Amino acid sequence: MNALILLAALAMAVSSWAQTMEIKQTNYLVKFKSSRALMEAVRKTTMATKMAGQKIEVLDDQWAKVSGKAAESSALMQSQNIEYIQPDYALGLIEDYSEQDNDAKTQWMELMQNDPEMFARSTKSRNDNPAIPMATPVKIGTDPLLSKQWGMIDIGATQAWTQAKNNQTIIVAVIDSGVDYTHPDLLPNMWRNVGETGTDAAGRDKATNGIDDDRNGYVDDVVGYDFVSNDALPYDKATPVWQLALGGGNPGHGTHCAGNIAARGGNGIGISGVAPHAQIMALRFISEKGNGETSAAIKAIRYAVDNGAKVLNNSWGSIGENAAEGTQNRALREAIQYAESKGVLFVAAAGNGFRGRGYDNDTANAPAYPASYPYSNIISVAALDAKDNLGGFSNYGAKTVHIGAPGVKIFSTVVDAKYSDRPIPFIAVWEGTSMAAPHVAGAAALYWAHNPTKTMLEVKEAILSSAVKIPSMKGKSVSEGKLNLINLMKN
Ligand SMILES: [Ca+2]
Ligand SMILES: [Ca+2]
Ligand SMILES: [Ca+2]
Repeated sequence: MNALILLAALAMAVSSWAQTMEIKQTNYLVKFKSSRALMEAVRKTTMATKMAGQKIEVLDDQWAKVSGKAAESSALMQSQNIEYIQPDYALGLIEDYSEQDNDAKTQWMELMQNDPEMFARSTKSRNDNPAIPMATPVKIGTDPLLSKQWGMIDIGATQAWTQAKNNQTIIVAVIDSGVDYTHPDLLPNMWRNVGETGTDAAGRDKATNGIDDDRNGYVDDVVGYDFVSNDALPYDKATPVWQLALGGGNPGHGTHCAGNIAARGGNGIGISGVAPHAQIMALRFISEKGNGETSAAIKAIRYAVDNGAKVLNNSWGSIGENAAEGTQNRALREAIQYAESKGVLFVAAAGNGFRGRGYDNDTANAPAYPASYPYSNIISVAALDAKDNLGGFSNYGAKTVHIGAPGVKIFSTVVDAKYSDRPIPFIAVWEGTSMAAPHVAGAAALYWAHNPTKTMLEVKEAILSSAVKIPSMKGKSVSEGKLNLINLMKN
């Protein structure tokens, strides 16, 4: 195949953020006035409704998703007992790592043509859904690639680790595109659902017996859950590199985030996360195309809170809300408030601006969400480079952005058991507020494990008050500083 044919084929596959983020009008999120009203609607779902391809899915006590052809005119939407109706707004990755320049795209195709081996490697479809490996004993040794993690050194992590107890109790949910749970540097720290491990009464492995042994509503959920394909293998399905370069998608985003939160430290291989012994709960709601639905995000948030996560990492964005137009993703807001009510921290990427330029979340008509929601459990994180400059793409806000953390050219774990600071060779580096948030999520886990009696608000306050003040964050964030673990561990 020549480059031109490939490019033509790609032109159809390529879609911009705006196009992929279109609201699916066929799906609605409906809030009933009470859980009883919701149950009644489910019970009254008629054969005619089902025949019409419409269905109702319960999301929590009061919210349900109504989907299918002409769902808006469905009897399910006509109840007197409905409090609020909204679209199932699209959510997604906030970075687009694809090449934006057309000449460069052509050059890249030529490069690949001249190197058939590389072409073959990068067009092969990526792994999906490998079995979850057993947790094996972990070796002890220094992490040889730690020196490549400038951010880890910059925030004083190496010094802080000497003061922290090796405590595994804090679970951090990575609510993202999934996690490569087979990665040897992540596998030792994957959360293991105790209710789905061991053997059942019939002597079968609970992890694979097809039964919801712990009755949490999910079958065989050992390391988390996949809310895109609705199975218990939340693997980080990545888009092949050439498609990624030319059309965008998921480069293995969740795996990169997970590494900076809690790659296993001191195991003699690879890198270390900020919390070298925290547990990673993998919750996939973003597909290989780089986007997901509000309904899936809500299920992921509730799963995390209900199954023991204390910190949620949210390196993604929401669209569809505009205060001037009176539209609101109330379903998503209420899920975050649920986490707040349970004392769970919600660490969020502050957003990557518009067309590469960061903006002020305090004053923008469409500030980045969920980072800019007004809930006490949210820590909104801006991205810094190695010289303490605010990344040019990074959003900021004296009132709504809380702290800065490393987010430019960030090295971490990537899918297929690798490590990198580049999602696409020659073209893109891993950078964004998506990479900054995991440093703060890891810091929260490290501090909380060391101070288990602290409340969510105390952990947040400790992180903000221990930030080192830097000029680039002055007037641009609540703490006016960047994350510092040495100060934090003294708190
Ligand atoms: Ca279960
Ligand atoms: Ca089971
Ligand atoms: Ca390691």
